[in-house]
Amino acid sequence: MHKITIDPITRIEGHLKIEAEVDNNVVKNAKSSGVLFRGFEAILKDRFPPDAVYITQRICGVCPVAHAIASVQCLENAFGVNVPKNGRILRNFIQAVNHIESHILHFYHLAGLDFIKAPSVSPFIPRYEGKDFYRLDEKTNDAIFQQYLTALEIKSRSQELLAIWGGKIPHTASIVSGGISETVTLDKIISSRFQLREISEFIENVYLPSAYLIAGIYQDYFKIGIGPKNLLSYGVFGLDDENKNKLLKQGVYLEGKDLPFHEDFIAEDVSHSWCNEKTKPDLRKKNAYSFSKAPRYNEKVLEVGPLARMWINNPLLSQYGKDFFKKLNLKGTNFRDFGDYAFSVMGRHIARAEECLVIVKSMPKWLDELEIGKPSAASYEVPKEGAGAGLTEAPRGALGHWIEIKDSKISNYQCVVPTTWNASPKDGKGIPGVIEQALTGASVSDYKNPIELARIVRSFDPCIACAVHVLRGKSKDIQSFRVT
Ligand code: NFE
Ligand code: MG
Repeated sequence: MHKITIDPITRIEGHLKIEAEVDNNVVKNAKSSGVLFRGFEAILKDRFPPDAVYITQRICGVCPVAHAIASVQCLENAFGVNVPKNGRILRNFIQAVNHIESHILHFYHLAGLDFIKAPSVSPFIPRYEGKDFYRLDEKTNDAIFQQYLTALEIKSRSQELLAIWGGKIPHTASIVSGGISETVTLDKIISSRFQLREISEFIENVYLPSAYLIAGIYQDYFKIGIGPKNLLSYGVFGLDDENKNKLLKQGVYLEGKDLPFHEDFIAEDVSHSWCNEKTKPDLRKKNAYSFSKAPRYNEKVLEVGPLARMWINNPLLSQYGKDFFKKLNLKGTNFRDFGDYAFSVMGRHIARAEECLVIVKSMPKWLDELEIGKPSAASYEVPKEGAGAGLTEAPRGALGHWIEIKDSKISNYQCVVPTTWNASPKDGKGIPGVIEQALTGASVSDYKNPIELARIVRSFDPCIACAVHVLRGKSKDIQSFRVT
């Protein structure tokens, strides 16, 4: 048995350590460890509840809007306030921009370099090198690498678009309890359409065809990195003021069945986490190997993220998707037509690209529905006591915030975050987390250049800053922790 350690795994957010026990070039056992220490839930204690929206956005610079939305929804749930139509639409719009830009960043700047060979200069080297690692012919490779640079410009366009309604990004200023602090004006709608068109064209004409091109050349990755095939989505982008219909619906896919979601089925296991039942840190705990906890749903391991959302929603594929099936002499029009191949590295990449299209196609309609001159926020009062839940979908998957209020202050605040689901350690029954399962069974051709494992981990787009939440201990000092 040989042990491969990748620590930290680069081109993701935060510090993730992967350990794999390999026998005869096959992974027998894998461990995913979040080796970053945070304390957001402790920072929130005793604060003025509406401030949670701004504090929790600082959990992450990649998906701050999703945290703002989960937070504001849990506050409004506790306050008993309804958001007016303009507020609902503008929140969707801001969240959608952040969602799309995160996927583009992931495809081109994070995971893409596992498949595209960047120029052999810093910061692109050192990298894993080996025969057949980078399979694109030179011309295609150069063309897609050029898109790496265009994608940076699209990212900056997205930030500008988001700032029209969000004030700034990362960490938007306009999301407030009751709605949005921006008012709806014609000039903002016109500027939004202009910026949106450019992003939309990039997704449709550049990102999607490139995603399918890479999927075609690396087809073996439809069989690699298979997760538990159990999926969860909380749903996102409410389409009516009663919050009944969502662009991407809520659902659970468990052991081959589509099931309704039950919040009560969520529990966090800490058997292998460096914290105790009250989520206070405990670095001496036996058998612990991660700051991440292990969320489970009715004791089952669920994968969250774009793959879960696309499987649960089963949208019609883009023309590139339909053509992809035709080229392979297969029948396919919808996401589920990928069948078992969907639960893979390439399934995750395709899900992200297809999801961008579903979202960006809906956004112009949202702008049409805005009502100039109507309010975008309702007033609210902070109650003396209360509790609320806010569930949404961040780019990386199901995100939940929960609050308890006592004496008009936050008495308890908890976040259960997408990467906590996907990068979780084993639970008390010894059942591995999603990434651990996806790694197990994978082949590694060269123990010194384990690109196969990196591709599997990056297909989840992990974010460790989001994943690890640990409450304070008795001491006021932050414990020092060495990343080796
Ligand atoms: Ni820090 Fe996040 C997203 C959230 S991931 S990126 O998407 O919530 O766990
Ligand atoms: Mg496996």
